[in-house]
Amino acid sequence: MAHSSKKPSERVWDEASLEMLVKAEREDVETCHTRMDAQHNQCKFGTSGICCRICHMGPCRITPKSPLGVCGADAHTIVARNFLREVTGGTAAHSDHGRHLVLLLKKIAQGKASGYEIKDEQALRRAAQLYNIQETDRKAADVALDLANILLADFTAQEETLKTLTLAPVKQQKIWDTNQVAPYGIDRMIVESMHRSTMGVDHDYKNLLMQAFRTSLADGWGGSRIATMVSDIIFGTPMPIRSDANLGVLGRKTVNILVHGHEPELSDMLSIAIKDPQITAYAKAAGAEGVTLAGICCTANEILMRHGIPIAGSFLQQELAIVTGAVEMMLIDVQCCMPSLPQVAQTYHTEIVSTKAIARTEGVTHIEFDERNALESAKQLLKRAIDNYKNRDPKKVAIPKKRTPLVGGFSVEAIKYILGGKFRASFRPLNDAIIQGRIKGVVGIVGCNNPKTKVDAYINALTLELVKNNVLVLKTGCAAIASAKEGMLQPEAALEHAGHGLKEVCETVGMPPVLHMGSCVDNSRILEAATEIVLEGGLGDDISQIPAVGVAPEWMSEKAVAIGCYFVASGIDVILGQPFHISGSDKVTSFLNGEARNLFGASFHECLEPEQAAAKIIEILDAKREKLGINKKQERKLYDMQDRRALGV
Ligand code: XCC
Ligand code: SF4
Repeated sequence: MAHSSKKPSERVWDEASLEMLVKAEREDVETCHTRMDAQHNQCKFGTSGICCRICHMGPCRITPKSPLGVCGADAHTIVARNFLREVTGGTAAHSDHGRHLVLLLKKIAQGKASGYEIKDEQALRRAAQLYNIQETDRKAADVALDLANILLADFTAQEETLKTLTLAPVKQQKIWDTNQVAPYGIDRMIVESMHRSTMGVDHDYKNLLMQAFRTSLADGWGGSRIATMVSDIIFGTPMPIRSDANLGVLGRKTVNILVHGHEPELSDMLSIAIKDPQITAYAKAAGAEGVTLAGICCTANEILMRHGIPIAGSFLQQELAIVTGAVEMMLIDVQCCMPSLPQVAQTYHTEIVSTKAIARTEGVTHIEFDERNALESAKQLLKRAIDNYKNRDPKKVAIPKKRTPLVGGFSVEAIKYILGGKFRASFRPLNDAIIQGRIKGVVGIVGCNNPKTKVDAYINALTLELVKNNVLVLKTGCAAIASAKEGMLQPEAALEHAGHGLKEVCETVGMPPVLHMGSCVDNSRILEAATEIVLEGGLGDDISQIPAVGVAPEWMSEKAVAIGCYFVASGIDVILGQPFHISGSDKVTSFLNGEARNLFGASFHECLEPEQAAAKIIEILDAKREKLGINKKQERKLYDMQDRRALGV
């Protein structure tokens, strides 16, 4: 059943994926695309959100003839409950990832995680200051222990709101207080959401949706923000770095190891271990020229940002990477790793290895990664992959040529630095460029790919259109990988594609028009950037006033639902290229797409085509600029103190 109705060129955008999809069909390997065909006519009750299987009087489905479930729940209750559960699932995923990192930080502080260290002490001290932890004249380990304990309390707090919320602009915090959505401890929010959405508890769709926003804030300004902060402390704050993306990064004569998933602990250690001359020697003894390490999905983003390790592909290239026939080992941890991987690997020699006790797949080798002995564990895995090199079948190998250069690594610190230089690092030049109209606004394009639509097509079309219109684009997750493959993460892309004003800014500082800010948890960097813009002054005093929009063009994960919600609750309008499963309730739909705006100053917008999305985004940015009184292209001028005061800076 590997052959399907659609042509491969209708399914994927980039050449490398196309080549591999054709090869997969030829070799009769099933992929998500063929399985999508087999799932044709997906359940309409599911897609409109009106299927409830929360209790065993059901499952119940809402139809004109049966407008109520057995318990009496109507479409609005059912849709809102399902939606809340999606947000909760996404929040749990990001936050559990964050928790593991905090626990690792704690172990490092206690000297119990050999191989790991606090790589970025400055980041640690910056974080300590944010939480009012005494850090001067204290050892890094002691500060780290205090910080880890405070962050752990953000997970367990019962009746106190998250400490991490205080990193948001003051007015933003007031908005959350007024709307009673400031979350308590992350774990409590998740438990409460599951409780409220079980049979016979919370039935008021609005009350449920407000809890969805509240829970999502525990993700964006909680679990995700914490995950990013702690990753930077342990593994280093990203700075601009060059690399390449797409399947062409795989080596023809090297042992290829792919890391896939989300957690950086193992992949970061592998990035260090491959440099060991012993490993190279071992690979040479096996007849290879060396070892190539590359990433898939967000693990790719993590090690790209910090080590310049190349990206092999995004979410929907995980199967295609194996189809190259040139991958000795794929290491998987948590999130977005398809259970199909061992089936795809059957046709080739690739060994799939899972490394986390909480994430196992039948047919996959499980080797638990030992944090206490991290470097040694990483080396053992590398050697095991090298041992598999001899099983590579040259007749089955076809590595696409395509690989595209990129610059990644744009943490908020990095952006400040490139804008203002070492001594005057700040967002001022960006705010000024926005105020003067050289940059129309800032748009975050995030999220996954989805085989329902042609992979990367929407993301790339929209990105190009925005860049042409002088919009600075911030990217994370698989949307960033799409741009990487498309060549949009190079400074040269500004010269070629950017509108006049954006081009001028990019040329001056030598940055690409599209900034890769990291993995999905690093969407918190977008919140951080928005906060910096507010604090820098001249563009309003809460996030909803700045000309900024978020877009999830080809999303598929529950995590994207949570991200969308915390963006909206933080005042950033969100454009969805794939609809939520809510159309079965007009009330839920109008709340999320309309009334939310009265509460947070932002809402969701469904735009199924990139052209429609671009138009909507420009409209939103112009409206925000109009309100700020900056909607005229101004002459470029240097601001003096008086100007700044006039702007309320
Ligand atoms: Fe997963 Fe983060 Fe989505 Fe990519 S973008 S498919 S969630 S890897 Ni976050
Ligand atoms: Fe049906 Fe109500 Fe049970 Fe849901 S909770 S399955 S609507 S009876």
